[in-house]
This record gives sequence, structure tokens and C-alpha cells, in this order.
Amino acid sequence: MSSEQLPAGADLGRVLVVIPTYNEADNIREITDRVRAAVPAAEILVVDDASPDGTGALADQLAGDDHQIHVRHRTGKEGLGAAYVDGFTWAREHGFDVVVEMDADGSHAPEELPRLLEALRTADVVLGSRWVPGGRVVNWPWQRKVLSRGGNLYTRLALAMPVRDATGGYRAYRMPVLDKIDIDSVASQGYCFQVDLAWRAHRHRLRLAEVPITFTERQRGDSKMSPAIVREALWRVTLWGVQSRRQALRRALGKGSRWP
Ligand SMILES: Nc1nc2c(ncn2[C@@H]2O[C@H](COP(=O)(O)OP(=O)(O)OP(=O)(O)O)[C@@H](O)[C@H]2O)c(=O)[nH]1
Ligand SMILES: [Mg+2]
Repeated sequence: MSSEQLPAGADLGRVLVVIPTYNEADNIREITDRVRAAVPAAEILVVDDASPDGTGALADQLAGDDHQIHVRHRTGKEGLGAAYVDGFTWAREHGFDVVVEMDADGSHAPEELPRLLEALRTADVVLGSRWVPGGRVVNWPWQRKVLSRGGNLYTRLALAMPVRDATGGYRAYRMPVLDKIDIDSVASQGYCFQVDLAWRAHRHRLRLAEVPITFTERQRGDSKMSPAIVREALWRVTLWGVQSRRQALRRALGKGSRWP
């Protein structure tokens, strides 16, 4: 698809599953157990934003019992995007080759991770997708489905990016991708963080693959989704769409001016 593809290795190397947490005390043990069972070679990094419910202390206990689990403690709630940037930076510093994004609430089944990693053998970024054939959402009210499908349709049209689920947060990246897309400069939070990374990868002509997943609504704990998160995604995606069309127009006019 492009000349900028990163080399695809037969062996993916060291895999780190980054799990951001804010008040996930009811979920953290189960999700780490499931990840360890599903992909025993993978390591886990919990990035906790000083959860008032003690998730960070629980994660420390888990890390104490298992040297493949690590914890980053941040000083306060700064949003999903900042937590992931922190986790990805740690992964780079510690020599990991692949990083995985996964929610703590069980929405992203660790049992599906081997399929995502398999797809990464021939891709630079793999997106777990609810909205490709075979993808599913369990226990969502129709309003959430409409919001997610509508948001993704808008994103696809505004950015002219052939991705069905750009807002999902179950993904795997080859480490060089994160350097290439300049992860340190990402300011987006919430859903927008996911769109931002997919958009950067697309613009760098990296290979994006979508793998169908079954997304299950959280059973325990509270959602951190808010109208502000939706608004952020809407205005940023609109801005990126306008900017990219303006650039395309400039290029076309620049080229066209050589022809009378
Ligand atoms: N470290 C950190 N983690 C966060 C923050 N906000 C959300 N998270 C975590 O990010 C993951 C996704 O958040 P959710 O609340 O499940 O958001 P969502 O999946 O968009 O919404 P639901 O579908 O309603 O669950 C969960 O593991 C949260 O604990 C934050 O500010 N800091
Ligand atoms: Mg969730």
C-alpha cells in the first residue's frame, strides 16, 4: 500500500499491554489475570491516575506477585490520552517492540488479543473493530450504537480515512509507529486520542488493519465517558478534515498553476 511501510518481522518481539485505570478496583485483577492467561509472554503496564478507590494499590499488589506486571502511578486524573502517552513512553524506554491498548473494564476481551497480534505480522497498526463484518457490541443500548456508528461515519467522511472503527480503544502498534507519528505531541484525550493516532498513522501511509472484535459493555465500575469527550472528538475531527482538504486544494492549485 505504501513505500513507508515498516518491516514486518516473523517474530513480533516483546509485547506490552498498557491498561489505563481510573477507579477500576473491581476490574483490575480479573483483567490482568485474563491477559496473562491469554498471552503468557506479554507483559502488562497499569497506568493509574491516583484512583480514589485504591486501584493503584491493588495493581501494586498484583505487580508484587508477578514480575510481568508493572505499574505507573500518576498524580491525578489527566485523561486517557495522557495516560497512554505516559505508558507508551515507558514502553519505549524499556525496549518493548509492540504496545497494546486495552481498557480495564472487560470491554476488550484479552482472549481476542492473539488474533490482533497475528494481524500485526502484516500491519503496522491493528485496530480491534466493532464495525467490520464479524465485529459485535454486547449490551449497548441503541443510543450508544448510534453515537458510535454515527461518530465513525462522520470521522470516515470528514477525514476520508478508510477505517470503520476509528474510536475504538483495543489496538496493537509496532513501536516504530509511535516514533513515526510523534506520539509525544498528541494532546487529544478520550475517543479523540484514538482517532488522532489512527489519523496520524493513515497520513504517514502506515499499514492499518481492522480485526473484528466483540466489545462487551462494562459489568462493574463507572464509565468515564462524558459529553465533553464527545465534543472534543467532534471539533478536532472537523478541524483536521478542514485542514487536510485545504492542504489538498493548495496542492491541486499549485500543480494546476503550471498548466494554463
Ligand atoms: N489513567 C487513566 N485512565 C482512565 C482515565 N479515564 C478513563 N480511563 C480508563 O480508560 C479505560 C476506558 O474508560 P471507560 O470509562 O471504560 O470509557 P469508555 O470505554 O469509553 O466508556 P464505557 O463504554 O462507558 O465504559 C478504562 O480502563 C478507564 O479506567 C483517566 O483519566 N486516566
Ligand atoms: Mg469502557
